[in-house]
Amino acid sequence: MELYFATGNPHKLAEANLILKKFGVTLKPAPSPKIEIQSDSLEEIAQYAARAAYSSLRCPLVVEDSGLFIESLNGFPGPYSSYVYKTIGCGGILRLMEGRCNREASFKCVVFYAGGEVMCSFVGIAKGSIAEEPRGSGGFGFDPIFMSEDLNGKTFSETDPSEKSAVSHRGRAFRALGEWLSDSGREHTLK
Ligand code: ITT
Repeated sequence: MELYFATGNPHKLAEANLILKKFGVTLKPAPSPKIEIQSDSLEEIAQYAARAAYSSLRCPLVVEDSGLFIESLNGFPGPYSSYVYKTIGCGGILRLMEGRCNREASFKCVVFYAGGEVMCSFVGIAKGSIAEEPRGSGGFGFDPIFMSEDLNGKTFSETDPSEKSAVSHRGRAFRALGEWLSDSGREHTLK
């Protein structure tokens, strides 16, 4: 089964395909770009983008919006993670964290499926904390500074893709989509 994925981020596409392979689902890049509104809510951003993509493509697709939420920064960068990564990066976040004892953080991912009459969202959260310095060479974005509580102090960048997906926000959300597609959603997808 194939579905479009409206994203400009090839890392997301690779991670999602690794997860969905077990469910017999392949995501292919959507020919139209993800339209991103500004909002404090990942759900709103994902839903708007999915509806917009569906109205231009007219076939089943998914969109994903995700972000890093740092407790002592009141949830910053959250929905603005992409912009913050491009502007100040991991180094900028580490500077903002200097002198803070509470380093707890979480990644959240909202996957929105649009299949015409059927619209559905799936959420995944990964809890952890911000490392004192970047570690590892894998992954993308904030992976070098995020230590998942399920990985005994390793950052996401110090794991391989399947180890990351087993505990990541994206892994949890796309597995929920895969399970749903395996049951009720199948008839709404391409082939
Ligand atoms: P699309 O909107 O085109 O899908 P994007 O990268 O701009 O791609 P988002 O708007 O959802 O995606 O931004 C999420 C940002 O949060 C992303 O650019 C990374 O900087 C960060 N992020 C999300 N998931 C991550 C992960 O698994 N590992 C590291 N950083 C992540």
